[in-house]
Parts: sequence; structure tokens; C-alpha cells
Amino acid sequence: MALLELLQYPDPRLAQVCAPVDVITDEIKMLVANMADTMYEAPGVGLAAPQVGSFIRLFIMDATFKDEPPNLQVFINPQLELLGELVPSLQEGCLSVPHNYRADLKRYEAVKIRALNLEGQEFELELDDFAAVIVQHEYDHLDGKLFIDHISRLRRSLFDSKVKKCLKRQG
Ligand code: K1U
Ligand code: ZN
Repeated sequence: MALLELLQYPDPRLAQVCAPVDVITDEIKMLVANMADTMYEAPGVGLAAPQVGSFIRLFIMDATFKDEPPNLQVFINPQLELLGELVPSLQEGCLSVPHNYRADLKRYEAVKIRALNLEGQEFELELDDFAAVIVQHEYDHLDGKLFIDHISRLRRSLFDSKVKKCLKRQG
């Protein structure tokens, strides 16, 4: 098992727009295995490659509940279609956002996602509920966006002040 270091906000690398994957190499397969170890250990329900310092368009997700068998899904070069309305969603958190900060966001009700799996085969899924929220969150990471980019300016400035204060204290 290999755990990867998670980049933490305000690391500017989290704001990078990621590049498409050209070829699914053994290195990428190893990256996915290590990302899965890191996500399950955290624990998390999703993880995007840029969060572990690989700036490529790839994320993983496991939207199953605790009592269900795990179901790791890998999305390479995903293309996202947002469906339905923007609706109040569940509280989001992020493994790259410190202080276990969580916020209520609005997200689209459903998504259609087309991507490649680890074997390079194209697949398409229509997702709603929790899975649709996770996919929107992870897809944002590939475009250099964090969920805190969607909160109000007041909440964001309060959060940024807290982060700055803590970083100053740590020296
Ligand atoms: O991308 C990430 O930082 C992972 C993040 C994904 C996410 C969480 C909530 C809403 C949308 C996307 C997390 O997994 S944070 C941890 C978390 O929320 C959680 C962990 C275990 C069980 C249930 C939720
Ligand atoms: Zn995140």
C-alpha cells in the first residue's frame, strides 16, 4: 500500500488546469492504485489526480455506502454534461481543504459523464444524488477549481483569514 501526499489549499498548484492523458501507461495504472489507497485511507469518496500532484485529467470515485462492497470507478479524460437544475446539495468537504471545512453548495441534479476506463475503453454513465455531486466536485479539480470557489465572498474571506492565521502561527 502506498499513500500519496495530498496538496493542501492554498497551494497554487491546485489551481492548475490539467492536461488530457495521452496514453494509459503502467505509471498511470500505478498512480490510480496509489490514489485508491490514499482515498480509502483518508477516508474519502473521491480523489482527483492534481490533489496528489499529477496534473492530468483523471479522477477516481467510490460512492458506495459503508455496508456495501466497494466499487472503485476510474474516469480518464472525462467529458461532463450537467443535467437538470442547480439545487441545494449536501455538505461538501475536500481532502485538499484544511480544517475539515465543509459548506452547503448548489450542484446540478444529475450529470452525464463520458470517460475512458483504465483499459482505455470509453464508457458513459448518467448519475444523480451523491455520485453526481462527487463527480461535479472531482471534475472541478481538473479545471483547477475547489468547492470553496463556489461559496459566498463573505464565507470565503472568513475562511481565508482562518487559513492565513494558522499558516502564520505555524511559521
Ligand atoms: O475530492 C476530494 O477532496 C474528496 C472529497 C469528495 C467529496 C466529498 C463530499 C462531497 C463531494 C465530494 C471527500 O471525499 S471529503 C470526505 C467525505 O466527504 C466523506 C468521507 C467518507 C465518507 C463520506 C464522506
Ligand atoms: Zn476535493
